Amino acid sequence: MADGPVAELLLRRLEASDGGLDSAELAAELGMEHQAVVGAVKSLQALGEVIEAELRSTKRWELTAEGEEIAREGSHEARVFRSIPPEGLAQSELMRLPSGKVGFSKAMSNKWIRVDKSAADGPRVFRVVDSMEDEVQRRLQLVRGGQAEKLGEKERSELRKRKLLAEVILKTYWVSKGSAFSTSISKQETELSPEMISSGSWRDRPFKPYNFLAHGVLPDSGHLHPLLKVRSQFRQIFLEMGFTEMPTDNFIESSFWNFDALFQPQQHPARDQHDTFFLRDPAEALQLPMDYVQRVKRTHSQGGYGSQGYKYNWKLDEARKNLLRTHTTSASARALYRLAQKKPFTPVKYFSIDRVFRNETLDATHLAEFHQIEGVVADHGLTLGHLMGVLREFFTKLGITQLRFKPAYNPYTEPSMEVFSYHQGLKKWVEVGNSGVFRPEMLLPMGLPENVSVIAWGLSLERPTMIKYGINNIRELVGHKVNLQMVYDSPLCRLDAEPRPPPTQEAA
Ligand code: FB9
Repeated sequence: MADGPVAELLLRRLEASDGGLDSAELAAELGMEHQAVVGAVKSLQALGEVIEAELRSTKRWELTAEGEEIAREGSHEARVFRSIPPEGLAQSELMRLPSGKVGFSKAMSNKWIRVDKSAADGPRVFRVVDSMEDEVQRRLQLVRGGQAEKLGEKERSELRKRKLLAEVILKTYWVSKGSAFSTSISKQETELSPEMISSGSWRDRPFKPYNFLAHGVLPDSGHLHPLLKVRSQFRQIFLEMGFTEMPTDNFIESSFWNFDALFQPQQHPARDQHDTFFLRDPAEALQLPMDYVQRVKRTHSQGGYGSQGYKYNWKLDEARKNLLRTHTTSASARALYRLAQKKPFTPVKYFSIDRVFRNETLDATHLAEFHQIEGVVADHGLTLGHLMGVLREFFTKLGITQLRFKPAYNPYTEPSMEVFSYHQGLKKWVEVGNSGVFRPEMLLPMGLPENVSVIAWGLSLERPTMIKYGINNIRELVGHKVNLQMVYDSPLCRLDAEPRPPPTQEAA
């Protein structure tokens, strides 16, 4: 019979049963593993309406390994009692017995034995009673015999506390006849072969019903890290808005492009070891566009283009210092300088998403590196209003609609604004980025026309990813502590969809 002897036995028992049977009881009656009966139930279920099988979970008491051993050999205290001869036994010797330690205290508390501390050669243990009842063993044997219900709740919990008994949840099936029940099952075809078609035999052969709900075998495939899923979403948003990606393939940058070109003065706190990773080798950038550098030098030290500058002695050596870029705005500076060399000026929209490095104090949301997302728009007569407009369009595509702008300060933008959004899930205003209008002291030395202004904004990739995937500690997202399962199970990211609730313990 197709589905093996167990299934056949089960069907015959079902035939004989009134109303149904329990898989565990059937297994016990047939003296076989419950799993074998479960296997038969599952294969009969797959045949369609032959049987009904309702999963039930029944609690039952089982002996632990130690419980099994005591049911066989007797309780530790009983063994201690039995090991004491009428003339008593040195306590030290008794403690060396396998059940010595555990059994002694129980036998004492059962007042089966006593200790004569004043005995000549040290404490000596004597029997107090002639015989005793090994209740523990008796009760465990009752359970082993399937009569756990004969024990009272107190006795059961005492044995459970001594880890001799455990309550197990047994998942069993209550099997009953299905609408297509029969004890004889003909093998159901699972393939429609060319011969069946050519011979027409398919007409009278039973076919196993197709299970269209069956999960296909998950193809073994690579898994994108959630950060990369969110990065591609941000890329999509920028491309939809007509932005072009700036090259950012240089983690190492010169202080010139990372700071000086952005009109950030050489004594600015961000330019010291505490915030920036400087390089020992190669320590200095050799190639800098010297004519442009001279204009930057003059703007910093004397001003120009209507600015009074910073009036300090600007040093080329400081500008040559190599570092790990602290923002991708250095890439924006390079891109805007290249743009300025192309005459006549053409308006552009640039974006970048790449790693930046900051020598900051590490905490749950800050690592020494993160991914900066930056948008830059250069055109004639752009204003703060245009910046607010493009920020609204950008964040709306992120599913963020309620925005607030708070005046801020950046060395390279004036005016500058921090951007806040009201976060439904977190029920609070969250800072979602920073922005501003690049200063003329930055743009004009590059050679950009007077009436061209450039608006820009930046945010991180990690923060939105942590919020989208409900991750609270950045070390769960990035770094050696990441549990790869989180990456494998991380769902598709839809930025503009409602954020996922943080995974609850059992879901995790
Ligand atoms: O990403 C940030 N917050 C954020 C962004 C999106 C988001 O999405 C949610 C799904 C809904 C949630 C949060 N921030 C910027 C704000 C804060 O997290 C801030 O504490 C940390 N900032 C980083 C820098 O930390 C030192 C985030 C990072 C940042 C800050 C500023 C810029 C870029 C990244 C910039 C800029 C700029 C300004 C003017 C011109 C050009 C670039």
